[in-house]
Amino acid sequence: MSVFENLETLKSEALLQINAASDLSTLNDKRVEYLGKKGPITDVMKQMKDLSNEDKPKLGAAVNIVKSAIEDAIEAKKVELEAAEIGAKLAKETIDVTLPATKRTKGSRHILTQTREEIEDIFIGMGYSVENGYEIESDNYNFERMNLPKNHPARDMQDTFYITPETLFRTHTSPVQARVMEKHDFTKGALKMIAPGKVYRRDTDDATHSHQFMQIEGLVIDKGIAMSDLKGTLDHLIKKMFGAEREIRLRPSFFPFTEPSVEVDISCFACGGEGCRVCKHTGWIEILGGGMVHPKVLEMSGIDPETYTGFAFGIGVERVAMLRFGINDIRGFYQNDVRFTNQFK
Ligand code: 2NL
Repeated sequence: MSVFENLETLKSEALLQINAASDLSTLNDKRVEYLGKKGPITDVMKQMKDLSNEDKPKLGAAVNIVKSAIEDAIEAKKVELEAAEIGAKLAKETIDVTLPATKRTKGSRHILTQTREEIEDIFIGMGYSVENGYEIESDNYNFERMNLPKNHPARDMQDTFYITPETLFRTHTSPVQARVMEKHDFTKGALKMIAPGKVYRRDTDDATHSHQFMQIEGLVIDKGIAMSDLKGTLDHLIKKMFGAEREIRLRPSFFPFTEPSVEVDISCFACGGEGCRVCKHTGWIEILGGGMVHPKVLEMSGIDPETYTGFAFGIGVERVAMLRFGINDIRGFYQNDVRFTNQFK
């Protein structure tokens, strides 16, 4: 066989193999195999010396043609394989837009916030304003103005977190009311307000006590405000919060800032008043405290008790939520355990 025939065989074999390459790495192997220094074309060139002077340039030209043919075939196959590879990659990375999305959980307001806002809405509906004040207060606004002078025994159950002898964490939201009372202009109408917020007391935390809790105090002052106004207001609040069938009962009590003072019970929502475990077989559940604003409290805030009277009350927001939802440990409100908070979405 002549060297020219060998060259032709080599070319057709190379083209066959190149076309058969199934991936880019095999194709590259073929390029090295046929065009590399140790490849068959180099072998063919080595046979040049045995040819006649006439045939030598012919072989050179033939070799160049075969080389170009192989190079062209490799290039064409390379383009083809690259396109196939991209196609395969795209197919693999296809996104199925019909798959269900990962669910994002929605947050919600804390049950204490929900309860506070619900109570606020009831009072806003009766024309009250919602007032805010300071959590760090003076002894004067927190105690003195509420008829709790220094060394008064009723301070004991509230004695609290003092920052200085005259500065403390408020023990109730009453200082907010004192600040509103001293500024109120009665020529513009009655004073009707609620003061919601965090308060602090020297309590040891247990299932029903917390050194920090949330209180809402209410205050109405005008000419001719009477105990019946307090009773009607609280009756409305209780029916809105616990159901239209609920009744309230007022028992005499004592607070230094109200006179007379009352403790307010609601008829048991669990048994309807028959007596059960929830109401400790009394038919009634204690829910809040209130009374007629003490004349001294009015006077200390610049209001003439001969002209104006008022009622006030205080309600614990945790207690309301605990009763409504059967929560038996107050500490659950503050631990931010999602197993607790998620129950109130
Ligand atoms: C309680 C009971 C009460 C008041 C709060 C009050 C406020 C002013 C004047 C008179 Cl400005 N009284 N507030 C009165 C009676 C009871 O709270 O501690 N419930 C959780």
